[in-house]
Amino acid sequence: MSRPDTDIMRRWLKLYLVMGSVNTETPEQVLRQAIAGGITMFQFREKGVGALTGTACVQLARRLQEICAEHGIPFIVNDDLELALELNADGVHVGQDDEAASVIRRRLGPDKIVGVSAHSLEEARQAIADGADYLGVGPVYPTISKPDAEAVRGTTVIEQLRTAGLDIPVVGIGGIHASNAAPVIAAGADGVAVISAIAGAPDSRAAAAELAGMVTR
Ligand code: 3NM
Repeated sequence: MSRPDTDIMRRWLKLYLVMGSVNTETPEQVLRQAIAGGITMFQFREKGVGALTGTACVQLARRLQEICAEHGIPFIVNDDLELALELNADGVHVGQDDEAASVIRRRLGPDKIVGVSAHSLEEARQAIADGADYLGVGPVYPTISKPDAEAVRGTTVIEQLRTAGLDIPVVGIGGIHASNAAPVIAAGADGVAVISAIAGAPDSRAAAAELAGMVTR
């Protein structure tokens, strides 16, 4: 899958599942269910207490990448350029404390997706200058999945960057569930990125389907 045009990027961002082995005991099963429920993009994020490293991490990434490939779902790697290159992933997502987006863009080349977490208008502008294809903006709501998350922003930053005329594809992240997704889209986001709403749900397929219903417009 190569880097898409902006309209396709927006469609892929509608329901973006972010997950690693720390978020569920059954990542393959959750990913399959989430795809059946309607997720549109996937990020392998192997971070946090007990995260896999080395061969075990690569093996899980490969298995999840295969599931994505079977279903035409873009596979993005969080904050691990070498892993993304090794797997020929569709792209890399970086936060503000990770490798600079400009470096990621240079190393990945023009045909891969680069996503950047931005928490302010300034960070958004810098990410765009660095070659980002999309922004993850958050945390919109309180999150249980990222202990070092920044202060909750609500939908303010999403609104600010749309008001400023930035039309880069944007996904809201942080504490988003079906019941609170609508304001994120109303604020100007193209979609929502979630961990616990799908990976922590008793029925990941139903949770994804319910969320998909909230973000399709
Ligand atoms: N990044 P959940 S919030 C990975 O604000 C991540 O940049 C965030 O998990 C940011 O959907 C977050 O369970 C955690 O709240 C999202």
